[in-house]
Amino acid sequence: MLTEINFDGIVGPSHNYAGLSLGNLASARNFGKVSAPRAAALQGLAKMRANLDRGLAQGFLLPQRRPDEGWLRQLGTTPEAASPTLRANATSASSMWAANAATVSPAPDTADGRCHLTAANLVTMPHRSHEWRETLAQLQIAFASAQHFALHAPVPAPFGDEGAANHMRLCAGHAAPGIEVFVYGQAGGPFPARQHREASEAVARIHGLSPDRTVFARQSDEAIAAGAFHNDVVAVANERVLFTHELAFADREGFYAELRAKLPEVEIVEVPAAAVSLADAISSYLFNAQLVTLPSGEMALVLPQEARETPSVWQWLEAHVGGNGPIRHLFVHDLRESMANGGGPACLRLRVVADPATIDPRFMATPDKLDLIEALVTRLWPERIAVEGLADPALWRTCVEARAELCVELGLSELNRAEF
Ligand code: SUG
Repeated sequence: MLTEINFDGIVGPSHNYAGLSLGNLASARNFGKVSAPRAAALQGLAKMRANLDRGLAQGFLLPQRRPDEGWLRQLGTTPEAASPTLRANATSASSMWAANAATVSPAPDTADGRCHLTAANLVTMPHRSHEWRETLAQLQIAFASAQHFALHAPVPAPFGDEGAANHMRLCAGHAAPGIEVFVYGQAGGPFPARQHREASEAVARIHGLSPDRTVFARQSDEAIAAGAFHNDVVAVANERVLFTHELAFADREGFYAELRAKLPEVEIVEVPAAAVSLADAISSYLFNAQLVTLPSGEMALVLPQEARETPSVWQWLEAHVGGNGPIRHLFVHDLRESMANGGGPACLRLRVVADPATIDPRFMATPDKLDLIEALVTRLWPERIAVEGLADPALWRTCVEARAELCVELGLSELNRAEF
């Protein structure tokens, strides 16, 4: 049976605050702070466990090997010899934000009836531009069944593609054909627009999507300038519901009209700027919640605790849940470590609609497996990392070995190669 499965990125042992993401206000604000990789990974695992307990299907992607020596070698250097900037770019744990791993078009939407996944090139940010090789390697193992899945290498540079963070799917139910919405940005503001229209169009073609059921919408310049470096910071969709900030899209009316024409049952829940400013929406990550359908059929938002701590946001949410809106439940999680680098609940997961039986079970979460990962993280992940500490070879060894042991424990030692 086709189900929505959330694949969360396990936070890697090198999680740190090197301030690498221009336009991501949290990453810039927390530059130089001491990170807590162990706590970060445990926070992510607690969210996975809670979603599993809620009756949702849960998978995971493994942290990538960091520092990425293969990438440094391509640049003619090594972790020892690299400049502090290059070394930081080689050591980020940014693959935890699995929403940027790939764009996923479920089987009911595609011409050949298979679920298509295109790894994102993430070319705009150096520290993320080398994720795709291992991402693709993991996806090739997890979704190896060619009968059910088609995997694609990234769209070539210079067309920036940030994966599912700039892609939404609206449908009557997950197993029904959907409308796929690709949200791109236009360069010109103070911050880079990471998703290029050319890349979105390429992915839609590669996945064999029907133009009648595809929408290309431009993200508003205002949202990018306010720090919404990905559209999933200002809008999220689930089944027939689009939950969005009023200022998310450049041509809001035109976009809504096209959606209504293509999916008459769409329900647009718009939060007005007068109730929640863009600044509050972005700092609280209201829209970076996971909007999910519970087994009861009711929808819930899985929120970061910053949403509860932002008065305008919490007021709006309580009024919505108290009224007749489609979102019926609010679940709040402590994800402070990921949030401090600009990654909320929805950044941490990649949604795949598929039959879990067709996926390599090594990537599927169970309570026992989460226990095992939790114990290993508690034992091996560094408690703290200061940015200056990234120069320490002992730290690289700890990070590489800790991840390697996780791969072995999960039966995925084939991921233990030095280069991808
Ligand atoms: O790409 N942060 C990530 C956060 C990604 C959030 N994902 C989604 N919105 N889907 C980014 O900006 C910070 C890394 C650093 O500064 O070291 C970082 O890469």
